[in-house]
Parts: sequence; C-alpha cells; structure tokens
Amino acid sequence: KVHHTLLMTGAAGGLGTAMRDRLKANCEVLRLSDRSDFGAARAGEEVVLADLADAAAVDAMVKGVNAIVHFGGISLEGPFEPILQANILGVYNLYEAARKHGVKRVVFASSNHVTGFYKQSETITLNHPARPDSLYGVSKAFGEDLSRMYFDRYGIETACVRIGSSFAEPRDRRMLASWLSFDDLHRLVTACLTTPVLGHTAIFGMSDNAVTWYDNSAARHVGYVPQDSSDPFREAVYARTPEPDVTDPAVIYQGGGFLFQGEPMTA
Ligand code: NAI
Ligand code: 15L
Repeated sequence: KVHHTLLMTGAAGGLGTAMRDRLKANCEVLRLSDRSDFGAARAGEEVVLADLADAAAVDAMVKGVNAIVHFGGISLEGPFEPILQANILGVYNLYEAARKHGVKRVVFASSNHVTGFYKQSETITLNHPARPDSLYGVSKAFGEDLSRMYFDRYGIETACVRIGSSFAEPRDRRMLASWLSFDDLHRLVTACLTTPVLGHTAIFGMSDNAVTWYDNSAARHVGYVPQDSSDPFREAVYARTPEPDVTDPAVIYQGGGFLFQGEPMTA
C-alpha cells in the first residue's frame, strides 16, 4: 500500500460506489467525500462531506491525505452554473488545498468528452488538441490545464484519466468502443497511484476493446494494462440496438449523444 490515507471524492456516485471497496486495497485509510450523504463510514474509512464549491470545506476534506482520486463533480452536460461551481471552481479549490497540504499525486476523472468532437472514424492520440463537445467537456479540459499548471509550478503529479464509459456493461454500440470495466478502472487508478514517476499526463480510460478510438502510447509510463474487453458483449448489444444512422452526428462523433444536450447545434 503506497498511500496511507487516500481521498476519494464523488463517493456517492456511480464510480465512487463501484470503487469504494476496490480502493481499500490501495491504502490504510480511505477517506470518502461527496456533497450528498451516503451513510456512515465502514471499517478502514473516514467520511467528510463537502461541497466542492466551498473552499473551506474542501480544505478540511484534503487535510491529512497522501493522494486524491477525484471523481466528484457534475458528470453530464447541463446548465453552466452547476458545472462552473463543481467542475471549475471545485477543481481549483481541490488543487489549492492539495498545494497547501502538500498532497503530491492526484488521479483526476477527466472525460472522453474533452475530445468528443473527433470522429468515430479517427483514432486519436494523447497529443491531439482538445475538442470538447459540451460545456461539461470544456470544464474537464479546464481541470486538465489547471492540473498541468499545478504540476509545472508546484510539482503535484496528476493523471487526467479521460474515462470513456464506465458502467457495469456497455449499454449501446458506441460504448463497445468507449467501455471501461470497473475492474479495469481500478487497475488504471492503481497504476496512476503507484507508477514511480507519473508527472502530468492524460490517459484514455478504456478496456481492451477491439474497436477503439484512443491510442494511449504516449502514456506507457503509467503501466496500465487493461484485462477486460467489450467484445463479449458485442452480439447482444447489436441484437438489442437499432442499426446506426451513419449521417447522425451522434454516430459520426466520438462524444455521441453529448453533442445534443444543451443548445441545438447550428452546423
Ligand atoms: P456521478 O454523477 O454518478 O457521481 C458524481 C458525484 O459527484 C455525485 O455523487 C455528486 O453528488 C458529486 N458531486 C456533484 N457536484 C458536487 C459538488 N459541487 N460537490 C461535491 N460533490 C459533488 O458520476 P460518475 O459516473 O460516478 O462519474 C464520476 C466522475 O467520473 C465524474 O467526475 C465524471 O465526470 C467522470 N466520468 C465518468 C464517466 C463514466 O462513464 N461513469 C465517463 C467520463 C468521466
Ligand atoms: C461521461 O463523461 C459521463 O460522466 C458518463 O455518464 C457517460 O455518459 C460517459 O461520459 C460516456 O461518454 O459514455
């Protein structure tokens, strides 16, 4: 166990719930946080409720931890104000607290929506510029840039994990390319927490899917080796979902349906 006390934000959410028990293997004490109540601490846990927009609460949440897995925030496209509070002000508060309290490593849950305006016919590398598909995607791009500044200025290492679609199973045809199993997510977070020199890096978070839009070769130093694949789900997903309309932007672009949330597109 590399870290004594590990903080996981977003503990009440989907990934927080899935990672709660798994991350116990990575630390002596797992501190869990969310703004929503998710019940009492279990053995080996601490619970600190905090709204990410509240700098004082975030400071108290971060004080005394050795590393952070940051899942907390708005996880879908929607009105700007909550995104601003949770994902922009919130990530600033988190890094300020990390700087003040000497936390040296963060795993930041970024998103495939940072690059959602690349086409599904393209395989993108980590050197491709961001092309966010939504205000949500822009907020994650902000977190990626902010964390780079905190690395360059203060030496806080961060892996910006551009999670594809992390659910129990791939739900549709798009997720056959973007799916990240919970076990692979845990492998990826573990690699980010334990690789000797992380630096500042982005890394796409996907399982070993046959169809993929993502090339992680610029992040080999992280040592992430996925062991699951969406491939065994392919036939069942094809059988229960309609033939894709290849003129539909949700099928053309990697971000899928996120392009259609918010104000309608004009182009
Ligand atoms: P989720 O929406 O289920 O969980 C997010 C949690 O953050 C919620 O429990 C919510 O209460 C908390 N939260 C929201 N605003 C907050 C605030 N202002 N202060 C404190 N807590 C706040 O999302 P999920 O699926 O668990 O995702 C976790 C993280 O991973 C999110 O940052 C999301 O953007 C990112 N991600 C997830 C993907 C997935 O496939 N599940 C894909 C790409 C990124
Ligand atoms: C995300 O960023 C969301 O947080 C998640 O709920 C999924 O919608 C995922 O992307 C996706 O693209 O499938």
